[in-house]
Amino acid sequence: MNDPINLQELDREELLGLMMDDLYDGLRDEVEDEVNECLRRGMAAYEIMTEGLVAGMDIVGVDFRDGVLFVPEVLMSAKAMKGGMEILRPLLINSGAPQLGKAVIGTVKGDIHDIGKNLVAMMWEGAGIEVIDLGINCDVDKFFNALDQHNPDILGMSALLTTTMPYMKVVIDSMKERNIRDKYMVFVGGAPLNDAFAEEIEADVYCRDAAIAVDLAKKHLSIRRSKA
Ligand code: B1M
Repeated sequence: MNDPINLQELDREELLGLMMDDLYDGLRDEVEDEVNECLRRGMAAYEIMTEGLVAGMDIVGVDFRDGVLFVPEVLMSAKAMKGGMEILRPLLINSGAPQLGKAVIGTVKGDIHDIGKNLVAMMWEGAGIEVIDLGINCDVDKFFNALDQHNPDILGMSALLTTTMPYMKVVIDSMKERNIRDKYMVFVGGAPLNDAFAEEIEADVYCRDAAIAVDLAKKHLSIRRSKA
């Protein structure tokens, strides 16, 4: 049997590397211990998120694509990732930033990927945006009910599948039909999207990652405030 690893003896790169390996292997408890050890060393939550958890999930994605990993294993990795994210969540959302606006966000119909959407939601909250998170598999009615109920500045949609990203256009076209398109800024994101797709479906903003989603939300909310 191998000796247990003493996390405190590892240097930064070894610790992040171990976190990526354990995320790959779906070892939630171990990933949580490594996140806590990073925090104990004073690393920033966003740094741990991107250089440990997201980097680990990128490797999972490659091996999933190549048929090395299958859904049950990827689910374990996703659970390990969520364990780490839950520890970082309070640090990402409690920044004390002044309230900038409100957003409704959800993963579109047919799609159950929520890790990236959750990360965007946390970071928006940390930037002072009140977030109503509708979860996964959101259809037009679910989005519209939330828009009516919460009257946000931003409607955010996430999609991770090439088969579900066209549903964003269904939502935007339905907004036009109901004459409510211009009431909201539509932000879209997810791995298969790009600027050209966002332009084609007439979304207002495409965000490549969560950090960009924060920068662009701040920018567009301040423009919206100054116009109002
Ligand atoms: Co899925 N899956 N998956 N999967 N999965 C992908 C997306 C895939 C690319 C894997 C691959 O083949 N390499 C592939 C899609 C291929 C395609 O469409 N071209 C794929 C597939 C095929 C599938 C299934 C169909 C597999 C099957 O059943 N045979 C199935 C579909 C289920 C469904 O949705 N109906 C499926 C299932 C799953 C799991 C359930 C096992 C699990 C999801 C668990 C969960 O989310 N709770 C899973 C996972 C984990 C992945 C990968 C490996 C990782 C996704 C992830 O969480 N990344 C993924 C591979 C990959 O993307 N490289 C893959 C980490 C996350 C932080 O990044 O989500 O990109 P991401 O979010 C980023 C940005 O995109 C952006 O900011 C985030 C943070 O920086 N962003 C936004 C995202 N949303 C945003 C919204 C915004 C702004 C920015 O504003 C509103």
